[in-house]
Amino acid sequence: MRRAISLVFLMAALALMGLSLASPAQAVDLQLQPSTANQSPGTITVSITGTLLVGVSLNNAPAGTTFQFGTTTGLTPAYGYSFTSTLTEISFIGTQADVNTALATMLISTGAAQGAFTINVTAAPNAAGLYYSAPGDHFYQYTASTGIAWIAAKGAALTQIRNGATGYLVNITSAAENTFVKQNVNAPNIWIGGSDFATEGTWKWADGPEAGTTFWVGTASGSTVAPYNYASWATGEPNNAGDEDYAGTNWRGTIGAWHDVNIIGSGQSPSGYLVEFSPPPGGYTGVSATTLSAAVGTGSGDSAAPPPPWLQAYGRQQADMCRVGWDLSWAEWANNQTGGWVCERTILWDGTAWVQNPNAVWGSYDARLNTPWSGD
Ligand SMILES: [Ca+2]
Ligand SMILES: [Ca+2]
Repeated sequence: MRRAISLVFLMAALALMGLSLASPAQAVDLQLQPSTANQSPGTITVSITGTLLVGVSLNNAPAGTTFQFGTTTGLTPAYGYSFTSTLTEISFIGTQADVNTALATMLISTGAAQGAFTINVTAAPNAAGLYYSAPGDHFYQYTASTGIAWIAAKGAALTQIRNGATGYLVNITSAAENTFVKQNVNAPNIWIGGSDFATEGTWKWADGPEAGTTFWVGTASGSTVAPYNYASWATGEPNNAGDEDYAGTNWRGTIGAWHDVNIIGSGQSPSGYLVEFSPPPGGYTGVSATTLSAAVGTGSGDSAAPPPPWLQAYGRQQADMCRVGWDLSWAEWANNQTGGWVCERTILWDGTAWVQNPNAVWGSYDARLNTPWSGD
């Protein structure tokens, strides 16, 4: 989101100023202090109307980084989720107004661990049986269809279109995805996209991005295959008992466990099938998606450099210390008006002095106190 600006220039400037970069320099939208509770990510809003299915997630966040909402009025957590004060991801349903009210009260707490991550907020029109995995950015649609055969479910999945993406019978390629399906779709005997009908004992995903990819070779004593190296067979499965070439999950009462069965379920009535949607090349359509890059860190260190005169004119004092953050497009000075810090997101080192970035909108923000400073 942020422009990469004059990185080499600033690196050279920092070297001249006696600074070293403790962390990899990278542009971030949001700088968070470590071991600090309840920091605001700023205002994130969803832009579509109606009743929405929303996913909020911190992806690859440092340990101990969590979020909560100050208010969740009118929102219903999706099946398998609940609103707590230590979330790393959640999916919920609500109107645009209630969703945006909650997002305005979003607060992030950090632990001692530092590092970069992303904050994702995605909202799509809600529908019965629709699920959204925020970390994976995949939608899932459960369709009830008692007794449907695997091949019919496979064909029906390919006719479903959701948010501009064409569906396919779900391919479960990681423990995290299996856990998502297990926790979110609790109907029994659900068809998934695996089969070995082409070559006995060679299990492949049928359709979607993983179409034709082998994930398992052999019977119950067999093994997973790269690149996914993942399967979740029930104990003793697959066993090809009586020639079974199609995979289902939540089979025979064990949630999250897969069985190989015949095309009509080996005597267990299929209750339906799960369709997966992954982002099409141009991205989903009709979906509101925001991604912020963020970092927990104290920046690369303090320097003795005073704020430039034009910043002093805005209230910084000559004795204030400059801190250069992870994102070299900003620095921060102690804010002598609030006792916090002012992040100047729009300055550049021109080789001899700090100057305002002529290509950016001038502004400042007190990241620690979450209060705009009126001095600018
Ligand atoms: Ca088989
Ligand atoms: Ca079996």
